[in-house]
Amino acid sequence: MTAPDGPVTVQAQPAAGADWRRRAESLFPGGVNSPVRAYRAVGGEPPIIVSGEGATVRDVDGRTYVDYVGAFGPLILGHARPEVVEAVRRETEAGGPFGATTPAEVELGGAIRDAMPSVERLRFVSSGTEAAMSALRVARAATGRDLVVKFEGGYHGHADGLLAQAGSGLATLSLPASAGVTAEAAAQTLLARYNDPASVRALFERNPGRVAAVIVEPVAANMGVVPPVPGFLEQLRELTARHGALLVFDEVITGFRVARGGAQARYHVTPDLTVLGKIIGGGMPVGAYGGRAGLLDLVAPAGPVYQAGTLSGHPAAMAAGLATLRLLDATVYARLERLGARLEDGLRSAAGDAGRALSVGRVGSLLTVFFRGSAPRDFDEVREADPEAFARFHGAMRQAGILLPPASQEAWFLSAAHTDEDVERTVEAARAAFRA
Ligand code: KE4
Repeated sequence: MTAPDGPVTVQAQPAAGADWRRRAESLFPGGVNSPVRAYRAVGGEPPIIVSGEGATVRDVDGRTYVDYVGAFGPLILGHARPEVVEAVRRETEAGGPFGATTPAEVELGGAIRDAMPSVERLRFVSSGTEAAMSALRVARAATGRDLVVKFEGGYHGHADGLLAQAGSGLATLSLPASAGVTAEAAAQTLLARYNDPASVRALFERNPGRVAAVIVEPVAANMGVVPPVPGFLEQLRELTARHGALLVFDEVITGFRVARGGAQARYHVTPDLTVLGKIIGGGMPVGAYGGRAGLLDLVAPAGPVYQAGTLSGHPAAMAAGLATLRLLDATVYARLERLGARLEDGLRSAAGDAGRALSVGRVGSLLTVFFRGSAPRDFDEVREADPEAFARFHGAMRQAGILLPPASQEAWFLSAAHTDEDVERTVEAARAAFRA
């Protein structure tokens, strides 16, 4: 380029991210394909991510971050794990999908059953939402009952009946938690309090013979990470058995995350039905529901419960999931546990040194910080945390090159690709953020 002969007003290149966001906003509601990605809870411009490797992601403006979003859970091995990339390439080059049974789905189904013996039979679908709604359809068919109990702060995907919020009192009907959900759909879902078996017992006593299932995240992770208090899951198991209802563990997040056998292995409580997603697809679109053979054989074409899906059992998703599960051995879980503990301790001491009220909810590589003094045990206590403090914290960490999930009630996800240096850098960034 020849040297300019006068002052040059360089037209500042609009950051490429701004261009992509403008185009996205003209195409998608809120400019995103899932609400949390719009960063409304934390402010700031949502990043446009173009690549990731291991524990690092890069945005379109060239900034890199240590990533604790991990696509909200699937990437327990980190971004672009070679064995997973190769599995997707192989199945895609083989010409899939076919709309027919493939060896890949048979192998992944077997690997899931080996890890979770309660899943005697299962059905693959393409999202956790589909899996949860189908599991509840099976529960209603199996029991001939209409009502479902979920927990305030629990999230099981966006099927109508699961978008219900508690009415004014325990006695009143649940209300729709979203526009477009009918009062009738919401009324069939009853709301209990997480970690409070008495609230579940009261619903059973108030609705004798009408509850088909209790669905629970065995480790709550959609109100932030709130572990089950000792005995909570066992009491759900006992209450549902006593009242002829099914116990459904939504292990979309916890499955293969908190242990190879999921929360049901970690806490030794066996549900009737299990809902899976995320990790079992290795980052590709996936969901699954499974349980006792007698229950799953109610599903078409074996039985009267209809459920179907064009891309169910997509061979690339199956192979990506299988490649992932094959790499999840005891050493990986030990490493995730160690890194999780180190991150928790570092965050807690950084906040303590700065006199910040902060608690951490953690199970293994799944954790959340709460800007409140003690770790919450249910959704009411979660809501006492300071969302503005989290928003400021999120922004400061982002500035420091640490990408946290953009909402205080989301879980952070460590991967096997995170290193001690990543954790150390995260704690140092938090230390500076708490001081600011
Ligand atoms: P999907 O339909 O999003 O695949 O799965 C729904 C679902 C079901 N059950 C549990 C316990 C879940 O956490 C989810 C989805 N999790 C959210 C993260 N909190 C997905 C992120 C998003 O909605 O963009």
